[in-house]
Amino acid sequence: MQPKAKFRKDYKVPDYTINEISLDFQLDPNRTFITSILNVERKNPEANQLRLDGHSFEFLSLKLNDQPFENYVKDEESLTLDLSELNLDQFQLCIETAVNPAQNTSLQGLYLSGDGICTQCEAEGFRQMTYMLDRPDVLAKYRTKITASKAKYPFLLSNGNRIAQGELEDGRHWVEWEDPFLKPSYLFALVAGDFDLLQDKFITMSGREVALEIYVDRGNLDRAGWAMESLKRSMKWDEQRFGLEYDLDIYMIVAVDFFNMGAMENKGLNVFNSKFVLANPQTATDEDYMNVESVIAHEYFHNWTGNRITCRDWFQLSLKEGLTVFRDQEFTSDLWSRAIKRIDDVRFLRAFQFAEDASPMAHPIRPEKVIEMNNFYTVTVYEKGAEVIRMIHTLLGEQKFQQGMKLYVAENDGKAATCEDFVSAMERASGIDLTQFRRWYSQSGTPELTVSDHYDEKSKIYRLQVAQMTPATADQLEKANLHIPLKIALYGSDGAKISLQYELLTVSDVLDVIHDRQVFEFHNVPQRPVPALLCDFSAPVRIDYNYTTEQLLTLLKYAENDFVRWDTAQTLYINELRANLTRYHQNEPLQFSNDLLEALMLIVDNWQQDPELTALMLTLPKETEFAESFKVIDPAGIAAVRTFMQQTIASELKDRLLIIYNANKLDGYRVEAKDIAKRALRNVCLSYLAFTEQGNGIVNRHYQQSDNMTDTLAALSAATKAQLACADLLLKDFEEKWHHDGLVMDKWFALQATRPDENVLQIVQGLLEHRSFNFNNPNRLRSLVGTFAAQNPRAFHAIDGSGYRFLIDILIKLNESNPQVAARLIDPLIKLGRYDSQRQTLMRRGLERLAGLENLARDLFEKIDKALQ
Ligand code: B3K
Ligand code: ZN
Repeated sequence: MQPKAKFRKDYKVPDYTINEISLDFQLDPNRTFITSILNVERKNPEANQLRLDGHSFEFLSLKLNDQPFENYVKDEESLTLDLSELNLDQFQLCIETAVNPAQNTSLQGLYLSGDGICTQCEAEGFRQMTYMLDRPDVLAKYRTKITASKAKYPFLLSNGNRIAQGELEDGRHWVEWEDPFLKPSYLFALVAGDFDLLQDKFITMSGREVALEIYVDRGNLDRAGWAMESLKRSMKWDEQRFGLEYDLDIYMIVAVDFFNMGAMENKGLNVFNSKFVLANPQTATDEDYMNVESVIAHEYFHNWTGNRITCRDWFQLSLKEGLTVFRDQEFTSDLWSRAIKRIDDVRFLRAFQFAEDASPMAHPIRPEKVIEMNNFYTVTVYEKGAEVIRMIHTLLGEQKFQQGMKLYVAENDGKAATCEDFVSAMERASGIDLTQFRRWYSQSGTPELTVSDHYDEKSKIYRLQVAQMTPATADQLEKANLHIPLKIALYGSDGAKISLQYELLTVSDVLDVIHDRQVFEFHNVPQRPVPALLCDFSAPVRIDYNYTTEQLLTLLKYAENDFVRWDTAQTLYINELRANLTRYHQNEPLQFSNDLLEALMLIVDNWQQDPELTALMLTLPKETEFAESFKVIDPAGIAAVRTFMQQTIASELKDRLLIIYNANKLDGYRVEAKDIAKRALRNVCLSYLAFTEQGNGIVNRHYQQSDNMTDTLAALSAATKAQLACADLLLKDFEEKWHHDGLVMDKWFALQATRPDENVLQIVQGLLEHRSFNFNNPNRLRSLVGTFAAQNPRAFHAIDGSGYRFLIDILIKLNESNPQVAARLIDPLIKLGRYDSQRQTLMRRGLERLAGLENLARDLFEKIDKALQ
C-alpha cells in the first residue's frame, strides 16, 4: 500500500481531547510494560468515533471507565473506538501495552542507548509506545511513574517535578514525576540509566532558584562543564533580551550516544546527542564548543518558543523552529562576533537551503503536503524559517519586534498556535503591514534579484533598478512577488561611504522590494558609486549585479560591513573558479588572475584588523559551496579547479602565510574569542602551507606540538587534503589514541571520507568494519557514509556509479533498521536534476532499485517518489 499524504488545508480541530494522562512504565530492556490512563473529553457533541494513533507495540488490554472495552477497530497504525452507544462527554481509558526497547533500532519511541533507556517522541514517536491522540494540539497534564532495577538504572527521569519515590523488595525502585504544564505528547520524555551528574543552579530574574542537572555517561564529568556554562548563559540571555524566564524548579539535560538528530527540547528534560554536550580541550574543537553552546541555547529557548507555545499542527513547525533558530543565532551574535556568526549561517543556508529549493524536495517554510513528518525537519523549515523571522526583525526593528513577541506570548501562552498567529501579533504590535510579506510562508524557492544601475553625472542622481523573480520549484510552478528587504550601501571609488538621500532627506538603507521591477532613486550622489547589495544578507535571495573586478576590489577594501567584504571575496573566488572551469573543459591550461592575487595579498596584509574574518576570507568555498552557483554541476571539474586554486594561493603567498602562521602561535588553550580567532587564522594558513615544499614538516610538527583537538584536527585535515607523506602515520597515531571514543573518532571517519585519494571509496568501505564503527549509531553513519556522500562530491559522483551503488547498499539496510536516518543520508542522491545525463541515468537507476524494495519505509518513499517524478 502506498503511504498517504496529509495536507495543511485539511486541518480539523480534534473531536476529542485528552487533558490528563497518567503513565506507568515497568522498565525492562526486552519487555517494558506501559499502562496509560487517559482522561478523555469530547469537544464535538456530534462525535462518537475516537481514533487513537499507535503502532509498533503489543496491545494488551483496553478498559473504558474501568470496564473492559472491545468495541473498536484496529489497523496498522490506529485504534478506532466506536462510542456511539455510550454517548459520553467525559470518560477514562486505560490502555496496557508492551514494547521491546532493545529491538527498537529506529530510535523513536522507547529505545536503548548503550546501557540506558530513553525516549524520542517528536514528531510521532509517542504512538510507538501506546495509543494516543498523538498530535500537537492535544495538550495534557502528565504524571509518570517509572519502575526499574535500581542497580542497572539508578536514575529514573521524566518531565516536571519529582513528587514521590520508593524501593521495592525485589531490587527495583520507582520514581513518580508530575509536570504541571500542559504539553503535547511529542514533548514527553523518559530516561533511565546510570550516569555521572553535574549539578548547578540558576537564580531567575524574579529570584526563583532552578536546579540545573546534566547527566552524562560515567567517566565523562570532565566534559560536561561547558554545557553547564552554556545553559546558564542561555537562561540569562533570554531574560535580558526577550524578558523570558524559566518556569519549572528543575532543568535536566541527558547526553546519549544513540540519537537520530541533534537534541530534543522535552519539557524540563532535554535529551541530547552527546555530540552537543560533551566538550573538553582534548576532545572538542573550537567549532564543537560553539555548536554545543548554540544547541544548548536552542533547546533552552524552546521552553517558550515551542513548549509554552507549541504548534497547532506539524505544518506549522517553522513557528517554533524558525523562531528558535533566530533566537539562538541572536544569542551567539550577542555573545561572540555578530559578523562571523552571520557569515557562518549564510554559508550554511546557501550551500544547503538553496540546494533544497532546487531539489525535488523544495517546499515553503510552512509545507502544504507531507507524507512523513520527520522529512520536514529541514534547512528550509529551520534556517530559511529563521531568515523569515530575521526579515520581520529587519522591517520592524528590535523594539517593535520585542513588542510583537510580548503580544505573541501573551495571546498564545499555554496554547497550540499557528504561523499566522505569530505574524498577526507582529503586525498588530508594530502597525506595519505584513500582508505581502506573508507569502514567504507559502512560497518556496530562492528569489533572484537582478540589479542594474544608472548614474547621472549632471543631476547627481543615482538609480538602482531592481527586478525580482522566483524560479519555479518542483512543488510550485507559479510564483508571486515577495516583500524583500534589500539592505544597501554606496561607496565612492575612493572608499568613502555615500549617504543615501532623497531630495535633502536621509533615507533608509533598507529598500522595500515589492514589485517585479522597481527603481530606487538617490539624490546628491557626488560620483558614480559602487553599490554594496544585500548587506548582512538582509534576505535569503540570490543577487545578480554585473560587478567589474575593480568594483569588487573597492568593496573588498572599503566596505564597512564585514559581511559585504567577506561576500565580495566569495564572488571573486566564484568568478575565478568559473573562468578556470571553462578552460578546464576546453583543455586549456588553468591560470590564476592577478586581480585575485592582489586581493588576497590585501586580505592577508590586513590580518591584524580581524584575524577571524581574515581566516574566513582566505578560506576557499568548499566544492559543495562552489557547486551551488551552477545549474548543472561538474563535480570532477570543480574539484580539479579548486585544487589548482589552493595550490596557486599556497605557492604565491607562502612567505606571507608562514609569517602569519608563526605570529599566531598560542601558549595554552582557552575558549576565548581572541584565541579562537588566532587558531582559526593559523590553521587556515596551515591548510595552504601544507601544499608547499615545507608542508610535510610543518604539518607534522603542528600535529606533534598540539595540545588541543582544534590544532590536532587541523593538522590531520591539512595532511590528508594535501596528501602529505605524514598523513597515514598521523591518522594511525590518532586512531590508536582515540579508537575507544566514538565521538572523537567521528572526526577521523569524516576526514577519511573526504580524502582526495583516488581509492577513497575503498577506504570508506573498509572502515565499515573498523573497530570504532557501529552501523546502528547514527553519528558514526553520518560521519563516515553521510560525509562521503555529501562532502566528497568528486568521489560520490564518480562516473562509474560506484559511489551511488555504495550508498544504495547502505540505504537498503537502513531502510529496515532506521528509516529516519536513511532519509537524511539519501539527500545527495535525490538531486539528480543537477547532473549530466550520464550521472542522472545512474542515479535514477539506483533510486529505482530502492523504490522496488518490498518494505520501503515512508520516509524514503516520499523522497524517492519525488525524485523520480
Ligand atoms: N525539535 C527537535 C527536532 C525533532 C526532530 C524529529 N525528527 C530538536 C530541535 O529542533 O530543537
Ligand atoms: Zn528546534
